[in-house]
Amino acid sequence: MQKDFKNKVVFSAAQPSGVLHLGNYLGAIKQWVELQNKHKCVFSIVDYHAMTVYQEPKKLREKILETAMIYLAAGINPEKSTIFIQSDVSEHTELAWILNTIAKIPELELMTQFKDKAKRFRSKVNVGLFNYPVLMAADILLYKTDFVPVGEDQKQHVELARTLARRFNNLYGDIFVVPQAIIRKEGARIMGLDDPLKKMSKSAKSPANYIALTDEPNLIKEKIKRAVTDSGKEVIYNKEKKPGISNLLEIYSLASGKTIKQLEKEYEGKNYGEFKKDVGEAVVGFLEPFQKDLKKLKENPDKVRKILQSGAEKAKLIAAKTMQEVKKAVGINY
Ligand code: AQP
Repeated sequence: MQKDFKNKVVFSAAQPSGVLHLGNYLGAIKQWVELQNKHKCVFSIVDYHAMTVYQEPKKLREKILETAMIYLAAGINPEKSTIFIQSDVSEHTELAWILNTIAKIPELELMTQFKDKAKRFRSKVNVGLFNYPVLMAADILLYKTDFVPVGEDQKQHVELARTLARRFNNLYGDIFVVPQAIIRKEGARIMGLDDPLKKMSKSAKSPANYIALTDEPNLIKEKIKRAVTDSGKEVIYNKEKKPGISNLLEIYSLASGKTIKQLEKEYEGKNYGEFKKDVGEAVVGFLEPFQKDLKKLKENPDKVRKILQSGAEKAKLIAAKTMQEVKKAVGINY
């Protein structure tokens, strides 16, 4: 069915597996805020996904609420978009079970994120971590999603959601929309400050890896000052030869609105120290209004809980309808 371009369904989410970082903001949330003006947007806090790596229960509870506050402070408007917690809508796990029956083990074994985390968490690797991409496919397909705005690391998972949608439709009839990932060119893969060859990650061992969206201004400046850079002196963009400086240039460009070319010119003949100081200031300035709003929201958690409750009700209406269609199609309703 052809839909009006302006009225597409957009779904995306973040895991409350730690404090959201600048990569999450620049790679994903920044786009969400823009998309909500044109499309029907559904944004979830995917707590079941976070559980694929052990979370201390008290902290998880706090992180779920904080993630919702981060969405709101970043500009997600609950009047325009649906914001809800994944576990409040039980259809996500119900559909995941059904999709598990059509997902293939070798397909999941190919997932880079699983392979990476399996290496990092070794003995703690659980079945949930392995089939997390199937739950993610359920998250997306339940809302008959057209577009999934994500960072580059999630591209492979969206591909799997596409495969499962097609496979399901072939087996049981046309129920799902085959979704499309939207990945921005800039900011799609912000790298770790302590290791610019790996992506910035919430679950990194050291907080020096990321700029948490809640980091104080002085800490942000300090982390950028200490960011791993490359040999040489020139501030130029070259991801292969200068991954550290290129990452900082990308962050600076997104935080300041200046192009990378403009910045390269501005820093001709200047040293890394001056450059890093200015990147720190640009990031602090960029996050300032967001951090102010976040502080206000933290003073009023009940308001946020209400938004989440009403979001869950709205999401449930769509999810339950899709689930009914799915059950009918596979032959398990009566
Ligand atoms: N480094 C990044 N650069 C750009 N975008 C990124 N995203 C994640 N890391 C970067 C995007 O942020 C959205 C939410 O991510 P997520 O909560 O689903 O977690 P993730 O992709 O597994 O990576 P994280 O945030 O670093 O968490 P951990 O360490 O727990 O895996 C997604 O759209 C993602 O692409």
